[in-house]
Order: sequence, then C-alpha cells, then structure tokens
Amino acid sequence: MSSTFTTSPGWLDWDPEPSVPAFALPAGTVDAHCHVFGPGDAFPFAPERKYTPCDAGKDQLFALRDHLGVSRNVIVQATCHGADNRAMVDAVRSAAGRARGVATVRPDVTDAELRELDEAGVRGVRFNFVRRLVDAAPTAELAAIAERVAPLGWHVVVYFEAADLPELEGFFGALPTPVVVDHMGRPDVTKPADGAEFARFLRFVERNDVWVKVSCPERLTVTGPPARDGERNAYTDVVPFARTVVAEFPDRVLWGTDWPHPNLTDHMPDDGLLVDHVPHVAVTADERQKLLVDNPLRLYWPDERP
Ligand code: 0GY
Repeated sequence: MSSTFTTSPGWLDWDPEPSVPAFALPAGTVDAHCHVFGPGDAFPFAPERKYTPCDAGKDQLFALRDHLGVSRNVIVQATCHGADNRAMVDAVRSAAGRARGVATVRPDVTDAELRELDEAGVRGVRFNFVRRLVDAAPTAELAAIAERVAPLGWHVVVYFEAADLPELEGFFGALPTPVVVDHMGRPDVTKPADGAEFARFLRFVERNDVWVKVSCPERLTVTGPPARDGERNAYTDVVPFARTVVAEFPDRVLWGTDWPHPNLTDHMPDDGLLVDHVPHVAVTADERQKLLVDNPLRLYWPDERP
C-alpha cells in the first residue's frame, strides 16, 4: 500500500544501505537514542506536528540494530507523533525485552495509562524545548508530570538548545528524577570545547543528577562527514566535546544513533560511520564498556546491571 502522506519539503530519507562499521561494538551494546516513524498509515502522525517524516518502522529499526551489531534499543518518542505513543510502544513490545521506550505524555495522563506504559517497557518521559519541534509546555505542567513518573523509577529526557540552558538549568536541577540530556545539550561546535559555554554545561552536569547522550555528531558538525569512500573518521569537529564529556563523566554517558535522523537537510549520515565515531570519543575499552553497555543497562534494564 502506498503512503497517504507527503513528507516535509527537503526531507531526507534514512540511508537504506549503511556501511559495515570497522569498529566492532562490544557485546550488549545499547543504541540509547533512536526513533520510529509510523508507518504513517498504521500509526498516523500527530496533527500538531512540525514536520512530516518518511516511514521508519520497527522492522527497519531492528534490521539496522542487527546490521550494526547493536543488542538493544531505547526508542524515544519523536515529536511528529506528539503524545500518541502507539508506534513507539508497539515497537518496544515487538522487541521482546530488547527495547525500552521514552514517552511523551500530557498532564491529563492517567495513572492507569502510566502503569500500562511502564508494563510495556517505557522508562522515561521526554520534555522537549526545541522551538522548531514543539510549542514547549509550561514548566509547571512538566514538573507535575515528573512528580507523577518519579515513583515508577522513571527519568526525564530533555532536549534543548545550548543557548537555553541558563534559563532551564534551575528547572532541570529541581526535577525529582534523573535527567538525561539529548545530544550533549547541542553545543555550538564552532566555539572551543574548553570555552565558557560548554564549561557551563559541564558544571550543570557535575552538580546535578544528569546523564548525557554523546549522540548526534551528524547534527552538531559543521565540517561534516568524509566522502562516502573516504576514511572512516567522520565529524571530527564534534569529537573534543564528546571526548570531554566521556572523560569527565564516564558513568553517566549514553550513546545512540538517532536513527532515522529527523530534520537533517545537509546530509544523511551513514550509520556505520556513526559507530566508527565511538572509539574517538570513548578511547579505552573501559570507557566504551560503560558508555555502550553498563550505563544504559543501569538506567533501562537495572535488573540486569553488571
Ligand atoms: C532527535 C532530534 C530531532 C528531532 C526530534 O522528536 C523529534 O522530532 O527529536 C531534531 O530535529 O533535532 O533527537 O531526533
């Protein structure tokens, strides 16, 4: 059946033929940030969405998982599905224990709905402050949601632009759950990694119960990837930032592909190259074991923690 929707202008589809990574991920690696989109005819996109993606369903995600040598996924609710978590929950349930979910919920979510999400494998809620993606909810509403999910042992995933951290960090620091920051808080990588702006982010992480996803070099880079047939060390301008975070907080970092890479307009990454980026930011086997396996297990599969 052909799709009954049209993707946003300039939309780039995910790469159907990612390369085989040169770097072998350690056994048990978790891709702790990825999404599913639809399929749109089965799981319609939200009316309030700011973009319409291509289809990127669970079977395609699981094929990528196996291709890259990943063991498990954390599937994060994408804004194009609003607070309708059905596509994400269906994918998590289908993974038979090999996936967890992060949901978006509204303040009127019932306790029964939260319990059902928990039973399906959801372990967090996402608060998004990126204006091109959402009309952000009032922080009082979000604080109330955090109070509701804290007793379930969930955490809060936050997505924001670096320039907004000064305004938001007090709110984040007061949340009653661990806070997981998407994509290193989106640093401006044209500024120095040892400069004032990133130092402020590092201090925020240090002082609070904050975890950091060292993800999305393809979104943060200005130099871009190498040519498809070139050497495999891509996104080198992002490395100093990710390297600093891993070195300073080895027990509170996570990694993810961000497949299917929404809203990229310059290039669509080769997911194999994203795997090959990892040993440049986590340079010892011990750091990689924590980043890829031990840390995500502690947060998402605590019963199996090493
Ligand atoms: C990401 C980043 C983006 C989009 C979303 O939920 C989303 O729509 O997260 C983005 O456009 O920067 O984490 O996938």
